[in-house]
Amino acid sequence: MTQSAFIRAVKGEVIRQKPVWFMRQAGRYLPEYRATRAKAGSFLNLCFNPELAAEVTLQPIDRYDLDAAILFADILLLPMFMGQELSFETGEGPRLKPALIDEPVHLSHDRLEKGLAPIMETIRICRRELSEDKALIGFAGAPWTVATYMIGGRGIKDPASFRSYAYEQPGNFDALISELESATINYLKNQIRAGVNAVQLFESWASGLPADFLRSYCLGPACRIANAIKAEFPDVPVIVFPKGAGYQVKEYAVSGCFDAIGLGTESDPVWAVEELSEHVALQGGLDPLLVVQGGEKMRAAAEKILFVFAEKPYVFNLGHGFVPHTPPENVAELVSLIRQ
Ligand code: 1CP
Repeated sequence: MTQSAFIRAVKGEVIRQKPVWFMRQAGRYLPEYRATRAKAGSFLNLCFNPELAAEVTLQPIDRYDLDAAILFADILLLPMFMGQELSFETGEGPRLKPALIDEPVHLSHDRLEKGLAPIMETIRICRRELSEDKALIGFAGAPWTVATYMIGGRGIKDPASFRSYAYEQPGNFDALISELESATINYLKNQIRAGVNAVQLFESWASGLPADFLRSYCLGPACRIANAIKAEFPDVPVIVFPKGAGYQVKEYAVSGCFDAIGLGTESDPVWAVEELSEHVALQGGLDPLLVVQGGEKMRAAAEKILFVFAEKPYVFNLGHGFVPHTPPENVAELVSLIRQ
């Protein structure tokens, strides 16, 4: 397979016209997504229906001709098969029951492979339908981020506060992180066997943690996951997105564990170029709320990013996902600016 511009950039090549994809590109802001989701009946039905999940994976590629598709699934499908019950209440986000703060749960890997088999089928369909110049990105949540949902049973404003669980129940917490680490390695390897061309680890809740905690429970597991993947699939790039890790993003960069790092909205692109670019390829950074705004403000911020990263290996993306009320026409304008 010829390597796509996206794969070449995450592997460190400087490409003049920057490749582009977007976090949450396949989600709620697209009318065609809402139509397919209605057909599926619910978000989880959609995740486990390979034909329909492949359809929504490919929708943003059809609409915007992006360089990469991201598998339509969710980071919380893993705990769903490790011993908790997952549901999505409309308008309220995910629920995992029982929450580990309320009740200890026996975590097991036995059901993972069978439970996640439909996701592998989605990957096979997508890879069959995508042209060779388009990459398919697989993903998983990084252990700490997934653990915050498992501990609390839901998303909250300050997930970093769940470190108190680690302080109060160190044995349970260490076991949880290490179970998630090995389950994530298996899950991502299976995604690669099914056909994804790169994988991204989402550490969406890296902010607000003490430096040593972040080293032990975010960077450490992410690094071991990346190394385990590299040992079997040395050519498949691993991207990590440690959102909100602040200056510690540099520790991710110099660790040598990752091919590329996703920059959060809070990252200064000039700092990132100076401190990180000699170590890894970079991706992302544009404030997703500027795409809601559109117009001159969005264009100026995007142009600044393109200017700053012009001579570096860089993939255009956001600093977090699109929000639901993003106007699709602003996305189209952004893509055409990047393509100019
Ligand atoms: O249709 C709907 O109402 C469901 C909305 C939705 C979608 C479209 C959820 C619920 N998950 C997804 C898909 C999804 N989630 C993808 C694939 C599609 C794409 O990105 O285009 C990916 C990569 C994720 C990853 C994910 N899920 C993360 C990490 C990235 C990030 O956005 O921070 C997290 C934290 C989740 C958990 C999750 N899934 C859904 C919700 C509402 C949440 C909670 C988010 C929160 O706590 O704020």
